[in-house]
Amino acid sequence: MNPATPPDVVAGLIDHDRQLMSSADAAEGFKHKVIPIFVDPGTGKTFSGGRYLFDKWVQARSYEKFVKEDFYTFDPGTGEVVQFLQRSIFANPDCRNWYVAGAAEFSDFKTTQYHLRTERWSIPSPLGIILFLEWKWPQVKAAAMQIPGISAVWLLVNREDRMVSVVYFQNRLAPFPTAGMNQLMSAPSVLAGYAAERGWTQVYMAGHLALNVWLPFEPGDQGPPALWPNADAIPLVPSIHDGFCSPSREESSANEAACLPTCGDAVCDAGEDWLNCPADASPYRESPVCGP
Ligand SMILES: [Ca+2]
Repeated sequence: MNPATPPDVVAGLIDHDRQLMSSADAAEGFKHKVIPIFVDPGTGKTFSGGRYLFDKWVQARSYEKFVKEDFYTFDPGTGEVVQFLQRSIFANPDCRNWYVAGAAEFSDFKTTQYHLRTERWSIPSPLGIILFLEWKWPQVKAAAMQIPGISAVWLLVNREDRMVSVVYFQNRLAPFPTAGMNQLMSAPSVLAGYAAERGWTQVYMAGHLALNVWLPFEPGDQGPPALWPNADAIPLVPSIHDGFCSPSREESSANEAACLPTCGDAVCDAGEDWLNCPADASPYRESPVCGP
């Protein structure tokens, strides 16, 4: 994206994506999305992405196809409509579905998602891996609970790519950004013992701040707003006047020029489309035909 793009417009764009993506028919079973972010202090490069949780694996696979193939939206760099992953702001996107061998939340997901740690391991053979991980899940969960401030842990496997992954989520240990991240990042991996026994190789390990947390979509975007937990550390938050209409942020024609008076009533009215009112109008879900 043009570095001159104001941060609230970038954040507003993310909230526009949220309304189309989390409401899509292909997102059935959607529970959460967490967008991690890390800015390399050396190069200034931003590393980001999305960690999704769905009720069922088949739903995650359907959503993977949506993200990789079916979802088209505008490219803020060029103004063209492009396949989502082809946006010029994304470099080297990596997207895959994971089978959940275990997932646990130890505290309220809405208020305790500040830091993430993601590990991926390459495994020699996928044979029996799901049974093995489901068998070990109670020990994995117990080991994760030893990490100070741990708020959730997901144990994931992708047999096709012969990969196992753990995603840890952590609350702040004190009321300032990154408080507790050292403990999260220095804790021994919950999989280290199994990896040594079974010849797994760690291929990825990274820490991120949680930029944005999506919750399930409600018609007309009348549900709870997405969360920006580290807003005090990362000045990337939507605003009124960011040019996007987000009814869940209590935006309407009364305070945001981008909102039509009819946007947010869960009815696709005349003049509404996926650009100006994704809350009500979307080509990615069965919804009433908009008026002329
Ligand atoms: Ca409407």
